[in-house]
Amino acid sequence: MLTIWGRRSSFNLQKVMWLVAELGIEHRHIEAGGQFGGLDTPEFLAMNPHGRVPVIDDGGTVVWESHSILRYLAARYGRDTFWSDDPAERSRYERWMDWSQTALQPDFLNGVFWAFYRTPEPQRDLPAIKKSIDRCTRHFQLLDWLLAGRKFLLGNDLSLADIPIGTHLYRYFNLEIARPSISNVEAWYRRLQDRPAYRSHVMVPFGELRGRLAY
Ligand SMILES: N[C@@H](CCC(=O)N[C@@H](CS)C(=O)NCC(=O)O)C(=O)O
Repeated sequence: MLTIWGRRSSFNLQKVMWLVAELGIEHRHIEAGGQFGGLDTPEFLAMNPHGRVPVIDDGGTVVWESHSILRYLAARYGRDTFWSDDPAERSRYERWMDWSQTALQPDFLNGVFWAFYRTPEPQRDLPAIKKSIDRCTRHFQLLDWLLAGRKFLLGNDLSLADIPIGTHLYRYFNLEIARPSISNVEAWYRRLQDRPAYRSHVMVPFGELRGRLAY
C-alpha cells in the first residue's frame, strides 16, 4: 500500500496527490508538516533527511522530492498514460517539469506567494515583489501563446507537463495581484477545474498560510 506524508496545504504535496488521484492509486495519506509537525522525528528523517514533505513509501520504496515522486508514480502506475519508455517522448514533459521547478516556481511561489502572501505586510519588499510579478506575467504570456488551439500543454491529453505548472494556477488566480489577459491559460485552468482530482487536491484553501513564514 502506498503511504503519502504531507499537509494538504503544501504546494509540493498537491502535485503528488493530484497525480495519485488521476491514476486512482489506492493509498493512505498522513498529514505531516506545518501545524501537524512530525518532520523532525528520527523516523521521518530516516525517510527524508531534509525533513520536508512530500514523502512516499510504496511497499518499502521511499521517495522524496515532489518531481521525483511524480516520475516514480507515473513510471510505476501510469505507463499507458503518464509515462513513456522513449527518451524523446519523455523529454517532452520532463522539460516542462524542470522548467516549472527552476523558473516558474522560484518566480511565483517564492517571489510572489511567499514574498507577498506569506510575508506579513510590514516586512514585504514591494519592488522585489513587483519584479517577480512581472516575470510571472511573462511566463504566463508565453504559456498562453503555447496553449492556443490546445486543450493541455502537450496537446489533447493531460500529461506530467500540466501537473507542476497547473498546480500554480489556483494560487495565481486567487491572489490580489496584477495579471495579464491570458484567455488560453484561463481556458486551460477551467479544463483542469473540471477534473475531480484537481478540485480535491489543488483547490485547497490557503488562508492558513497568510502572513505565516514559519513553515
Ligand atoms: N523541493 C522539495 C521541496 C519540499 C518542501 O519545501 N516542502 C515544504 C512544503 S511545500 C515543507 O516540507 N515545508 C515544511 C512544513 O510543511 O512544515 C519538493 O519539491 O518536494
